[in-house]
Amino acid sequence: MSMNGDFKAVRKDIAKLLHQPEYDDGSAGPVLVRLAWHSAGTYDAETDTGGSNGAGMRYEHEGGDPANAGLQHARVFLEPVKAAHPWITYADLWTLAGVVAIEEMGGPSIPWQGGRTDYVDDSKLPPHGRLPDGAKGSDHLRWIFYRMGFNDQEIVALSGAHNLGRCHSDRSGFEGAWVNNPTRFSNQYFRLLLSLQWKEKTLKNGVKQFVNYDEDTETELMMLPTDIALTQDKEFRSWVELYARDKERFFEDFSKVFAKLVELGIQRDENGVVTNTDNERGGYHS
Ligand code: DDH
Repeated sequence: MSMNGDFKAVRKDIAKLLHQPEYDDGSAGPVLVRLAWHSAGTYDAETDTGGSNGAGMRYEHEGGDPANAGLQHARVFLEPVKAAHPWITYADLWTLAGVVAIEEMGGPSIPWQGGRTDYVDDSKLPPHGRLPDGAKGSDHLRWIFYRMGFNDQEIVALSGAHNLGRCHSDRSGFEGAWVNNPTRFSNQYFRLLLSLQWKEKTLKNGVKQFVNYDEDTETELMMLPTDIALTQDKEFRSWVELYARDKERFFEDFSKVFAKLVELGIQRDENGVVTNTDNERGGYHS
């Protein structure tokens, strides 16, 4: 059991659980990154609702959004960490786990601060449908991400997270990984978007995605329609091209934008203390 506020001890325990030989590609990392993203990506700047504060995905209203199918795996992986550090809020744990996973998988270090609460304000529950739909195009991407307060460059940088992990037909309906080494963070996703030929394929379940089959290695990689949309829109494409040729620039921009993502809706005073938490009912705040 660690002392209140000892986030270093939590980081260590998260890093230790990433190796999961029986799960997917041998790592819990990608699904933890997705948990952090989906916990935060419900944010709506106009109404100041959604976001990582409150860890609402523990409850049916948000956890039951079809977009969140499969994320219980990530939450289960983290339960022993919560048990060992009961003072940490789920909202902090989930966002920190994403940050640690990215770092441990070879990605950039990402600024992160604690202090989120687990108090769920019922008047601020995000409705279903706030997370992106992979079957759609660039208008949808802008509609979803502008709502959170991101611009075109940030949309493309964030999408680079698809260097990690895979699609599962029993979760999203899509199937497969974007890159050959989906547990190593890099800019390979952008390079493959531009360098491979992507052909539309209809899966047995009727879902359409894009695939590339390499005859030499007999491996099939995939892209979502939303991923392909990044190459078809002029503004998005210029960022894809930059990140494909400049890995350092991608890491720098990804670090900034992921840090921004997990802070959506969190207000802090000049000392970094979160001010929009209900500390009576909420969890620990540092
Ligand atoms: Fe994603 N994502 N994502 N994604 N995502 C899926 C998996 C993963 C979209 C759809 C899907 C981001 C943006 C988008 C990760 C991180 C991020 C899956 C497959 C779908 C579908 C789920 C499954 O079947 O298990 C769409 C659409 C968008 C978009 O429109 C931009 C962003 C911004 C991130 C981020 O982290 C910043 C990760 C990691 C995964 C792999 C999960 C896993 O289990 O493996």
